[in-house]
Parts: sequence; structure tokens; C-alpha cells
Amino acid sequence: MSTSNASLKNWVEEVARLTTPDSIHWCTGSDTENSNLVDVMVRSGDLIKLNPLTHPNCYLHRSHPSDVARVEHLTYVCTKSREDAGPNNHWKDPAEAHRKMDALFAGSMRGRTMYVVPYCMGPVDSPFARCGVEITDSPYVVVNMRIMTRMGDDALRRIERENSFVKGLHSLGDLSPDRRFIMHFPEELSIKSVGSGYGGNALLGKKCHALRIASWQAREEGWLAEHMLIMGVQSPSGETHYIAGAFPSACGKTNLAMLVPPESMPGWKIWTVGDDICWLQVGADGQLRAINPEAGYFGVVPGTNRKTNCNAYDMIQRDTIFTNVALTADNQPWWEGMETGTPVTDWQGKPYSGNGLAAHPNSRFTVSAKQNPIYSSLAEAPEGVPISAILFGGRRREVAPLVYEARNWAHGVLVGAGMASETTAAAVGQMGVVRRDSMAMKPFCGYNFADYFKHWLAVGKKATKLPRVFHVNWFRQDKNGKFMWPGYGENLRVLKWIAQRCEGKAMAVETAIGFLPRAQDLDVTGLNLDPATLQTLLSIDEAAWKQEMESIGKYLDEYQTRVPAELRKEQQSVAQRLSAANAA
Ligand code: SAT
Ligand code: MN
Repeated sequence: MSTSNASLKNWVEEVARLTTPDSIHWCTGSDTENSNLVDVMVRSGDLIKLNPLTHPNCYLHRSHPSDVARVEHLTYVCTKSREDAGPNNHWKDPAEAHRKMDALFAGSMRGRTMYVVPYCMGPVDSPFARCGVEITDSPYVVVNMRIMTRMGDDALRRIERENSFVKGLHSLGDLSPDRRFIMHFPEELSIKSVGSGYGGNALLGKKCHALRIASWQAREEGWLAEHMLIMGVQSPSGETHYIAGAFPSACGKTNLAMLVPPESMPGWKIWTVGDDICWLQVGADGQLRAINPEAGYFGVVPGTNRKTNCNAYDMIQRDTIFTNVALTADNQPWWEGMETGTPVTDWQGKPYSGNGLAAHPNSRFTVSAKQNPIYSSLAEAPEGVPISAILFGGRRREVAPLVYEARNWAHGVLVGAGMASETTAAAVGQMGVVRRDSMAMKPFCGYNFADYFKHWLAVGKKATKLPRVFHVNWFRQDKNGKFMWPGYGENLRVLKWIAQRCEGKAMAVETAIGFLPRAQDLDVTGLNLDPATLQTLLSIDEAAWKQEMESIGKYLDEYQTRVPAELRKEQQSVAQRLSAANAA
């Protein structure tokens, strides 16, 4: 097989000359192709077949122990001008970056098969969707891309029709962290990644294309590519609001997108559109409309059980690829927070004696969205879903209340820009350190954050009906380090207030930082939450917030004169309101 598209054909030939694979395989996406690949990997030990009675068609992949998460320090945006990449990105000159990467790619596929993977991000018939081709020497990448994207013939036909696609070149190389780099060339719509087989570094359709490259394309074309879940929240009266929510990696996006309503809230239903990435366009109706460019979930496994998220738990009992989980004696997958079963082999394949973690904290499942019992009937709609509310949420043990609403779009952009969160196991580095993570895009924005904030403000001016903007924090802790809010399904109580705010029905009090619900505005029926705890969750510490706003001001200073004046004004006016409140 090959293609009628000359630029694709030439690029594949050029890459083959550089990487010298033993053979080239053009992926069609068929079932037979997939089962052949799985067989090859089972034979090579890349995949381990799990217990077919309890987990039919499920496999375990153990990655190299040094290759278990994204590597932000090895991820670069290579634009002609360093300022275009901005202080939020590591930068390299494109010519130098190509030279460095091509030296690492030279001969890197010798003895291996080179797979050509055409894919489409978004429903193939959607005008919002965009295509790419990933060339890789990892069959694990191919079978994951088949779940995560629309991969194969249909995508190739669209590429041939449009003559436009993002070029992604990936090789496992020797998997050495010293020769591991993920480089983006937004001006050329291309990606080069070497030395890692881990999801976010190697499944190039996901973070590399659908966020870093797409955010650049989106700015040029007037839309937004965001690190957001998309969910439908249906009230007992049958009305559905679609909500998009930006949360950093491993902060519960998959669980929120698949939320199971508590028994004390009968009649409420949740529908998942997406759990990680959201492309937003101003539709012909003047509303922001969203599509999920992905077709599957690459979710964090630990903590998933029948009680925390039975939808996710049920979905991963079949046709799932697990990466870096532990095993029980009868070859069932096991992870911390599973609540049943006993691990005997840890994620590295070593006997497990009960010391330390059995599964890696960033162990993952890859599963088709079609297996989600609450997959939205509009998830594949080419025109996307209309967004009523946007949520920004970090993991903050203090300062941020359970929920507050921004005054308007521009203030909402400040709320998103000022987002902060504790670091997690999804990226290599220290965990639990609070850092600014604007719109949860710190690791994923393919250009200067100052220009990105400006673009957000500009999109707001294009739409005639804008979503309301909220900030949420499920992770507040008390003095003893105990979580104050139960989270998971109970988060629906906050979503209910948000949906009602969108309908102009719910009450709130105005504070210096925005609108907060009072205790009586939130449905806490059956929750048994101590009133003092609820009070703390729904109030702000003005002294702490003064410091927070000062710190956000300093953060904006890092972007110097490129920061839009409108955003500065928003920051100053919240700071002034806090001073006035303190003085009163
Ligand atoms: O590995 S991924 O980057 O796709 C997951 C995440 O960190 O969000
Ligand atoms: Mn993510």
C-alpha cells in the first residue's frame, strides 16, 4: 500500500532513507492488522495477555522503568523566533533541532518495521477535525493510536482530499533518557520524538499534535485547542448543559467526565464527550462549540474502583491495554485503590512483597470511548456541542475555594491564566509542588503564553453567546491533611449549581474574587458534611488571596510587555477589590 499524495509519499521515503528500517508497513486500521500486531508483541514480550476469563482481550505493557511519564525538561518548541515559543516553553533553533534529531534518527529503525500511521483528530466528517501521519517503529504506539484516534484508511482518504496533515516522526531509539527529546516545529506543522515509548511522548496525535501544534494552528485560524474534558450534565427536567473543564494531568478529568451521580440526586445524568482534549470553535450560531479530537481514553488507573467510578471500572474489564499496572497470581491487572485482589508481581515484573507501590502511580489504561457506558450520543457530531460553562481547576490544598464564578469572560481569562496546581506523577519531576499552570496548558501550549492569553480574549470578542467561567477545587485539605470535600460523584453538587447559574436560577454572593455560592445555594442533601467544613470550602481568606493576586501579577511580569493590557487590568482590579475588602 502507499498513497496518491506526493508530499506524504516523499516524506515517507525520505524518513526511510534516514532511519533505514527493515520494512515499511502502511497502517489501514483493520481488525486483522491489529490482531497481527498484538500477536507480534505477545511473542516479543511487549504485551502480556491478561486473564481471558476475567479480562477478555486485555493486555499489559511494561514500559522501560525510566520511561513512565512525560518529560517536560526534554520537550521543546522550535520556532524561528525564541519569543514566539515564550518563557513557558523550552526553545531550540529549528535548524539546530532538526540537525540534532536527525542524527539520533539516523539508522534508528534498523532491524525494525517502520509503521506509517495516518490518523484523524476528531470525527472524520467534521470540519473541525484535523489529520496527521505518525511514522513510528513502535507497534505499541500503533495499537494505542488505533484506540486513541480515527486511524487508517478513512484518515488517509481525507489527507489525500485535503493535501494537509501534521507530520510526526517517532522512534524508540535506544530508550536512553540521554537521547530522549520531543521537538515541535509549529511553523512546519511537524513533530520529532525520539527515545521514549510513553503515551504523551510517543502517541503523537495526543499532546504533541492535538495540543502543542493544534494550539498554534488554532491561533492562526481563530479557534482554541485546549487541555479540557467535555461533559453533558442533564438535569431531572431533561435539559443538558455541556461543560468544558481544564484540569492538569492526573487531577481527575477522566473521573469527572464519567461522573456517577450520587443516589441522593435522582434524575441527574452525565454524558461524556471527551476526557482530555477539547477543540473549541465559534459556531455559525455565535456560540462556542466543542469537539473531542480523540476517540479513546488514556487514563490514570490507580484509584479507579467500583465506588469511585463504576463507569470507568466497568469500561476497562475488556478490550483494554494496561501500561505499568501490577498483576495478581491469576494474571488479572491490579493497582492501588482497586480494593479487591492481591498483587504478586509489580509493574516492573518483579515479585511483589507488599513494600511500596505495586502499580506505577502513572499507570494507564487505553480504551476506546465506545466502551464508555455513558458516551454521549453527540460525541461524534461533526458540528460539536455548544458549551455553557468552562471550568478551570487545580489541585490546591489551600487558598482556592470549592467553586467560584468569574465576573465575565475577561475576568475568566485571568482566572484561567492564574491557575495553579500541585505537580503529579504524570510528568517526571518532584510531586506535590504548587506551580502556575495557566488553563492546565503549561506543558502543552505550543507558543508564548502572553500571545495565548491575548488569543483567548480575542475569541471572547468573536462569540455572541459566551460560556460562563468558573474555578473549582476538589482538593482542599484541613490542618491534618485530610480532604475536606468528598469529590468524585459528589462533585455533581457543584455542577448542579453551575448549570443553574447558567440558567440564571442559582444564587451567589459577590466577593473580591468573583461569585461564590452560599451554603444554602449548594445542594448538600444526604452529604453529611460538617457545616464548618462547608463554610471553609465556600469562603475566601482575604489575606491569602491578596498574596495570591500579587503572585499572579509577578507571574504575568515574566511575560513582560507581551501580556495584554486587558489582562493586567483584570489582575489589578481584583487586587484593588481585595484591598478595599481588607480595609473595610
Ligand atoms: O501521557 S499524557 O500526556 O497523554 C497524559 C497526561 O499527562 O495528561
Ligand atoms: Mn492530559
